[in-house]
Amino acid sequence: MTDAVLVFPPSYYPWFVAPGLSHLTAWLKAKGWAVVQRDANIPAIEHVLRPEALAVAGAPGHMLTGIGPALATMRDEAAHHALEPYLAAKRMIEEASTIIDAAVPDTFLIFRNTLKYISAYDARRREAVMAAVADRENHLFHDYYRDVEVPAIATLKPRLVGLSVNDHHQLIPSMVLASMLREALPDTHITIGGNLIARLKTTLEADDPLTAAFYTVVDSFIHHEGEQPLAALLEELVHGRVANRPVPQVIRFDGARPVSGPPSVPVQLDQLPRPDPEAYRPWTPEPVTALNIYRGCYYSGICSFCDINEGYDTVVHERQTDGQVKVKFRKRLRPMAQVAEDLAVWHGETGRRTFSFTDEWFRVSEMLELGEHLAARGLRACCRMGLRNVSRSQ
Ligand code: B12
Ligand code: SF4
Repeated sequence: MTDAVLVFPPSYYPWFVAPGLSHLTAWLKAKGWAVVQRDANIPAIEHVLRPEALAVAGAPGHMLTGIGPALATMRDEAAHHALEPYLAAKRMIEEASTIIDAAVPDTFLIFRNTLKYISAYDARRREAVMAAVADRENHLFHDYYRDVEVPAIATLKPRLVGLSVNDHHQLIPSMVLASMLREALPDTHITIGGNLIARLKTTLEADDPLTAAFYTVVDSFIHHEGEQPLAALLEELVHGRVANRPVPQVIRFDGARPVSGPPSVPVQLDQLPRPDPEAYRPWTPEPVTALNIYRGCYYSGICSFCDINEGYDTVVHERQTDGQVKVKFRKRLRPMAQVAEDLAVWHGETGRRTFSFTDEWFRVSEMLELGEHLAARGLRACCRMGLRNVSRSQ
């Protein structure tokens, strides 16, 4: 039996890898859980663009034979460097997306470095989200889920399935997938986590029928960072509920209303294992490994332009004795020596040499420190972080 299957659902740009599930997979595996990480995003996008679907949508013959090679070209290093073959393939994919877009109720367009997926239902309204679930046969990714994703997950017989939702574009696709998994795997705990859930916390805790409907397809939502809550939830699923010890950051329906666990104590980043990047094959000429070495931006409390810090455990809201709420930010950064080790091990084990730091904050002093650690290991970092072996004397 698999303990957890962690799924990255559509839609997300196919050129990027989000590191959240890679962190969670490595964390759970280090604790001894059997975990399978699955990318359902890029395979779903490619399924939408398959020749059979294009034929139904009325695409011309040359596109039906050309779409497979065009998709393969997205990962072809020689075509990237020759430029023209890459551009021709990219143009065909863009045209194919306009044909699908015209034939389906959802919006599905690929252009420049963007994928635009917008459900025909409004992902910001609870009743619309549940209406999309009820109308799931018309959902853009329904056939991919029915034919590929749900059977593949069912074969693994998981104790828990976790879906990752970074922003609103992934919410309806995740709820539709959850509803299909609920039917295929009635005994499996289905949870949804990810950045958006931190922002929807109050709504998902609301004691009203619109929120209650969400819990007909999902067993729980996990807000903020998922490492400790997921491990604690798995413990509970195996060993039973510990009385009066609700699982941190997990919101569940207790039969009458949603009930929330307490906050987690933020995990220190030197305690995290190296993320597990293997599930993803983005549309890039060589594999890219995504990693995140801070949890939050150091300007929290100073800059109020964006709400990035609200998605991390780093920020706590403490009520003072005078009733005022004070926002406190605890700096968390993975030590650069450890980051250098992560890169060196990935490079040594898999030959990977392209790394994508998804942090919103990366100080020059820390970049220089990282470079020194890499140089000490005989590795040189280029501006796009492509690693090359060099002799130690260089
Ligand atoms: C890097 C980044 C990008 C890069 C992506 C590069 C890449 N390699 O992926 C780019 C520039 C492409 C990008 C684009 C966009 N982004 Co962006 N992005 C980020 C950023 C800065 C970092 C994401 C990250 O790596 N986090 C680090 C990992 C470790 O954290 P995490 O993914 O949240 O995962 C943790 C938890 O969420 C949780 N978790 C995650 N999944 C799961 C699953 C389960 C089951 C559980 C239990 C827990 C769990 O546990 C994880 C580990 O602790 C975030 C802000 C942020 N700090 O997260 C914004 C952010 C996610 N992006 C945002 C937005 C709006 C966008 C765009 C829509 C912008 C636009 N208008 O085009 C696009 C959409 C892209 C898409 N969906 O296709 C918003 C989303 C707001 C929201 N939640 O509704 C954010 C939060 C920034 C913000 N505050 O505005 N983005
Ligand atoms: S990420 Fe940028 S905009 Fe957001 S709080 Fe930090 S400095 Fe401000």
